[in-house]
Amino acid sequence: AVCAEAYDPDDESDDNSQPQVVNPKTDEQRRRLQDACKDILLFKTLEKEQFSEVLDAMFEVQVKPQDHIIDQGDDGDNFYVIDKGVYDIFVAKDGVSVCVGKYNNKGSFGELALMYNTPRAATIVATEEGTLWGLDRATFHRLIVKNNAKKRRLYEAFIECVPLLNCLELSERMKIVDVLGVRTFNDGDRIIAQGDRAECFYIVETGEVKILIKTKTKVNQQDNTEVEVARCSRGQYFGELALVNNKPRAASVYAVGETKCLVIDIQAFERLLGPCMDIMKRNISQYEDQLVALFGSSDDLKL
Ligand code: 1OR
Ligand code: 1OR
Repeated sequence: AVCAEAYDPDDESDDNSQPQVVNPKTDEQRRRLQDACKDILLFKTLEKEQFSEVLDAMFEVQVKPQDHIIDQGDDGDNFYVIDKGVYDIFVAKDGVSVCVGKYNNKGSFGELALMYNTPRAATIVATEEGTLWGLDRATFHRLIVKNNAKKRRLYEAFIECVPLLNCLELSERMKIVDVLGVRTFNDGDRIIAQGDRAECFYIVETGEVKILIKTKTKVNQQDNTEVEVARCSRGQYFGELALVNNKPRAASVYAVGETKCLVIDIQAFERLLGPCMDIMKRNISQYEDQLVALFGSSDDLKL
């Protein structure tokens, strides 16, 4: 059979010549590595085989308090996944270094310089002893950057019709595609638990989610009764409230039937969704009105 695949300039399939990097690991290291990588969004859209090549290539890095893992302005060498430890994020503003966030024992960083061939955009400093998994630039390019061309093809059309993201430039929307992960849920799965610390933002791609609230302020209602307050379907978003307000999750969110969501982490949310903030804040003020209408108070949702 003749395979007539369309020509794609992003797809440089000819760099298969690059050697595969393998850093041998003990069983114990492999277990920790698997655990650290299971929720890394950039790995979520890889094929099984590519993912296992990524794991093979990763190497363990021990860090001490005050170690600078990355310095803003440097060239990119590695991408890092956190095994353990707390890491502060500093960004220089007018020559002054400001702490703009932190990673707490999970997550990953250092993808931007490798993806876009730019200087490091932030400084990352360990605040305590910790362990990281590094992935070298060449392997990151061969597997992750290559996979991004496929992601753009898969998600460009969908992202174009997410109303919230209309306020962004096309290039900004594509940067969201570059860092997003995909998660699928079965009917009834809890995606967000009220009261939890927030790490991600979600957009429904297929299926539906329902949003339930337990109120603490309604006296004649048992504390453990959840009330459905809203649903979201294709193109709609949820999980922004806790990120915008820097508060625990205000509601629980469950999948209704099989559901697929696009997911971005809090750092990417803050970095890329600034221009959409007004729209999100306007919608949040409507939650408050609804809460008063439903429960007679908005104390659960102090904005
Ligand atoms: P990198 O390769 O540029 C620094 O090296 C890494 O810090 C970067 O990749 C990201 O993985 C991570 N702006 C830019 N980079 C950030 C940010 C960030 N946060 C984490 N990184 N902002 C802070 C968002 C909480 C925006 C600041 C204006
Ligand atoms: P989050 O990060 O707090 C739960 O995690 C998410 O549910 C929340 O962000 C919103 O994205 C979403 N009140 C609170 N959260 C809501 C509401 C809501 N609707 C959706 N979410 N209300 C419903 C308004 C129609 C007000 C409660 C009656």
